[in-house]
Amino acid sequence: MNKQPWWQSTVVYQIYPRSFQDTNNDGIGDLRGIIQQLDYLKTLGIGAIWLCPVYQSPNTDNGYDISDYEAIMTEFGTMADMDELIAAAKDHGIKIVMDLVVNHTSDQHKWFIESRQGKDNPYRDYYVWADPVDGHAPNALTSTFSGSAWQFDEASSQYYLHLFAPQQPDLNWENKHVRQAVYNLMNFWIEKGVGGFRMDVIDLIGKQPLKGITGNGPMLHRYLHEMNRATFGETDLMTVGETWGATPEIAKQYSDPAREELSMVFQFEHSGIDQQDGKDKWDLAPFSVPKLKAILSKWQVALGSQGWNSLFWNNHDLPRIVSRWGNDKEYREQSAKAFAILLHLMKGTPYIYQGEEIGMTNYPIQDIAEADDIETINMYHERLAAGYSKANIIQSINAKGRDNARTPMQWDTSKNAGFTKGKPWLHVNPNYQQINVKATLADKDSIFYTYQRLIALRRQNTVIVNGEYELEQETAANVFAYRRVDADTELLIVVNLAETENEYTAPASSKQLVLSNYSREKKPLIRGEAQQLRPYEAFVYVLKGALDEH
Ligand code: TEU
Ligand code: CA
Repeated sequence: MNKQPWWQSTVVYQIYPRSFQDTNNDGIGDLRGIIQQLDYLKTLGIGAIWLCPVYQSPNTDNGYDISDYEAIMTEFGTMADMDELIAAAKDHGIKIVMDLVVNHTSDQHKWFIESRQGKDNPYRDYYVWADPVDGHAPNALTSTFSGSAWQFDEASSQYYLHLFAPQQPDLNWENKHVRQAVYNLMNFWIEKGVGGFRMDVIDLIGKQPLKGITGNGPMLHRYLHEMNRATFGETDLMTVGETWGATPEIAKQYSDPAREELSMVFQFEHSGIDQQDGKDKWDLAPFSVPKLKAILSKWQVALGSQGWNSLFWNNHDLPRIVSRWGNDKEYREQSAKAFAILLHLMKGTPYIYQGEEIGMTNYPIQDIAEADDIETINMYHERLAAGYSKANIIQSINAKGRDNARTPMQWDTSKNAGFTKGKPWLHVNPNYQQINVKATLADKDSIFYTYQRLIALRRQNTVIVNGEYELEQETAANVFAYRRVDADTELLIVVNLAETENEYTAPASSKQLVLSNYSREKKPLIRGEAQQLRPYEAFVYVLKGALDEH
């Protein structure tokens, strides 16, 4: 068998640079801030950083609207800083995974500036242009950021497509010059020594908008195979596609090595648990542990031997897990650890979003004036016009809004949590007096050390990387228990995802306790003996074999 790819046994840390660490006190995080914190990340033990976009951008969508793929955003630093970051990270054993946003560009990108010059411009066909139908937009496609996905251009009397903001026109992937231009910019970064790409909304590039097809278009996998061959195919780069519309069958197409597409995809099926069926994320529904068990187990099994899973609770688009499905008040520590243990012992590549490792929480707002995110602000006005009450909309924003994850990283108890000495671009969560890196590093029982331990366990134990996943079926509804099994070793992971006690009966007698989020007696589990699980209690035992702990 070939040597196992490095990204199957490591953990990735996601950085939202704007909110990570400011070094020149303009209130905006920067590349030098990341360089400064590499020692911290090395202590955590991660092997790669997924860096949210750092390219030149007018920041309509905080870097997801790129105006130059081969230049660094002025606020973040220079190309020399970027080269230094790649090299310094390498010295720390950390690879830099770039965010590749190529479904769309900024409307300030030179390709679009040319394209909108007129129908005869050589760049016209780089984007998706269409004539009006009966004096209106070509069809009813809507933008993720509210309203029509078509923007009228007075000068040429045509519409262009934007599945996100009007300042984010969609590239036309049917044009082979577009595809080649993307492969060229990817090769530019590969030559700089990056460790991979996270591909923004990659499932949209095969779109056929005039037929109403956006996700999972007919040419999608052909384009990705072509990209693989033209760029990273013969390298050890890690590639992860963001695919909101992936089923396990589709995920296998992306990540089956034989097909030469991507390493893995982010799937979001579990992210829909707390929204109403058929509605969108703002239409809140209660969290359900049985649903979570069913969905994650389905993915664990389906991609068990063919393809590869990514494992995550958080990112810059999602609310904080401890606030979302845990308890960010009296059980903040326990529930943050419980979700960490639950996820990090599954099969796949785990991702940690900045601040998750110290149990950072959502930031509730009282008024829309406190919001920054374009998605949130547009939705607010759309729903207000549709008759929703302000209170109802703010409730949805506090539960699901993207700003929750984007508040500045909490480093210490100094002003602005040590993020900046200037005025932070987005409010700092006032709970930084309790929740910060300095405090977490000083407490040997902190959330941070649970993550550190989980990362180290994965690096050292192939059963965590490659073992089979088996859900424990006979448990209380709110208890999520599973085993990881290979020829030599068997692990039992038990997590009570509730703030009430639950009973759990071990299916087999165990050997040593590996990890827990409450102090437990060192004695093994006895088969058939009922355990009283405390709120959010989580523990891991060896059932067979032994773990390597060094
Ligand atoms: O997100 C894709 C996307 O569809 C999100 O807008 C998502 O629907 C929403 O946030 C769910 O809450 C990616 C990036 O991760 C996001 O930050 C960008 O805004 C978006 O693409 C456009 O590039
Ligand atoms: Ca700065």
